[in-house]
Amino acid sequence: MIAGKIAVVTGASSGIGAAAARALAGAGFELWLGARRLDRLREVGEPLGAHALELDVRDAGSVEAFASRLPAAVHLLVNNAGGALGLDRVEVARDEDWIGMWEANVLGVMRVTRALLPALRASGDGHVINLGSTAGFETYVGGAGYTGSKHALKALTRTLRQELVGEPIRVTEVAPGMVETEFSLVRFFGDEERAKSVYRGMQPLTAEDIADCIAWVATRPSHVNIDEIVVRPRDQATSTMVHRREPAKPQT
Ligand code: 8X3
Repeated sequence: MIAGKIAVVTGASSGIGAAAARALAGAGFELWLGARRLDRLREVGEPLGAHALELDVRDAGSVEAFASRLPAAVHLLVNNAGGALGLDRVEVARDEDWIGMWEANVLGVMRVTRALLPALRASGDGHVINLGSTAGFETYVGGAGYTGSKHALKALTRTLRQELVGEPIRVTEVAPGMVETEFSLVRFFGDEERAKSVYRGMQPLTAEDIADCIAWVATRPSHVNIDEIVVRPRDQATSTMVHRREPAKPQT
C-alpha cells in the first residue's frame, strides 16, 4: 500500500482515466484529477476524496492554470486525456479532426509533462505513465490521424525516458488495444450504433482492465521501470485481426 504519495490523472472524468483514479486511490495514492467536464469529474473524485480541477490539455493556458494549483511535489502523472476523432481515409481527412487529436494526444501530453516535471523531480521519486495505444505501432485504413498521433506519443515517451535516465523519474507507456469506453462514441461523434459495432461479437477490454495495469506499473519498487505494456483482448491479435462470434458492420 502506497501512503502519502500524490498522483495526477488527466482525462479522469470517465473511461480509463476514471478507472485509473479508482485503482490508484485503492492503492493508497492521494489524487488530483483533471478533465474538461468538471461536473462529471467531481462525481468521480468525490467518493475517492480526490481534488477535481478543470483541465483542457489542448489549451496551454488551461494546463498552466491546472499545474499552478497542484502540490509542489507530485509522485505520479498519468497522461490519459486524449482520443480519436473520425475514421476517414487520408484523401478525405478533415483538418479539424487531426488538429483535435494531435492537440490532445501529443501536444497535450507534452504540455502537461513539461508543466509537471519540476514537481515530479521535487518528489524525489517521480513517475510518468502515458496512455499510448496499439495504434502507436500499428496502422489501419482510416486511422492515420489517430495512429500518427499515437506513434508520435510513443516517440515522445521513449525520448522522455532517455532524457530523464539518471534522475529518479520513471517513464512508462501503457498501450491498450480495444477497450470499450466512450472512445468509439467520441470517435464517431456520438453515433451509438457505429460505436457499438466496433465491439460486436467480441469481448473487449474494460477500463478497469487497463486501470489494473496502470496501478500495477505504478506500484512496482522505485528501481523498476516498466517501459511499455501492450494489452489487448484475447479476441484481438492485431488492430485488424479480431475474432468475432458475429460479423461487425463495416467501419468505413
Ligand atoms: C485504441 C485502439 O485499435 O481503436 O487505442 O486504434 S484502436
